[in-house]
Amino acid sequence: MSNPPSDAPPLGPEELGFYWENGYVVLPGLIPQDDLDRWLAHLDDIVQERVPRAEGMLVMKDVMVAKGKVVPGSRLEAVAKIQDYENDPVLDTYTTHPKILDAIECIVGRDVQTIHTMLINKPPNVDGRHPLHQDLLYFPFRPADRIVASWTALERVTKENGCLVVVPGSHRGELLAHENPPHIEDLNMGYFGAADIGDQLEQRVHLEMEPGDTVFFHPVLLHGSGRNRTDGFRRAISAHYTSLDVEWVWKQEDFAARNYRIVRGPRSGERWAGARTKDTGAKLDPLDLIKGFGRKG
Ligand SMILES: O=C(O)CCC(=O)C(=O)O
Repeated sequence: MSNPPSDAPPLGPEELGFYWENGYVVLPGLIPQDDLDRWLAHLDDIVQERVPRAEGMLVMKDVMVAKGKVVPGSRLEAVAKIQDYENDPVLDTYTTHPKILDAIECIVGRDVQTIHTMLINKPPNVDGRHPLHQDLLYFPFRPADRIVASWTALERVTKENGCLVVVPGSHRGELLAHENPPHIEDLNMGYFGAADIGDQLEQRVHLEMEPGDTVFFHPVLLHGSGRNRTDGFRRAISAHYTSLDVEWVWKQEDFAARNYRIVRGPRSGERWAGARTKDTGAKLDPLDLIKGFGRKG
């Protein structure tokens, strides 16, 4: 698939058709190298503590480093991910990047809020696998079709360094129960895997991507990533978005409360103040979706 001319919507009928059919679409070369370089340099500044850490931002250590199983060769080799970077003025330029938002708008409509941000750093020498899972597990909003992720390769991502894998068409299934997969000894915190996926692991497709290539994917799509078997890093930056007509469906209104910020449309700059209080019918308890974690096991 080639890029449409710059004045055309980033997702034409062909790309949109592919998205709804398969649950994802890759736009090659969407983000210029200058932007990637700025985010990578800033990641280094954060890790080396050359810049103040933004409010609410979490720098997560890799579990093998935390357990003392791996001695990192540098500060960056100790980091698994940066979570919730939206108060960081440099990284947040990803969340509001016009090229990203133009594509998001094609998928969920004109009014867009961001609900989650992260930068995933997969260093060499650690396990770092992310088992197949569905992101809807982590989000209180419905309908799922009005939620979408963007994930941009900050460097070349390959099968060898642990690129994303997706199961095409799996977004048409249900949200499954998730668990800490028993066969992975060193799993990073919160990296749950979908339980009982049958033979879907065999149907996975590896998304090898060049720097700046961006994949947009549905929150019910089964996806994950493998081990980094190289001696370099595998880094990517990502954000999740919804339209504004979503409803809050979790029982616990404050569970994992984030800064739900409107980034596109006439209400840009405001915070989401949607249907938390409206009667949305039967509500979900997020912990019930995680086997062995909540009250149900
Ligand atoms: O970047 C990765 O390795 C996996 C990212 C992912 O699947 C996620 O965080 O939902």
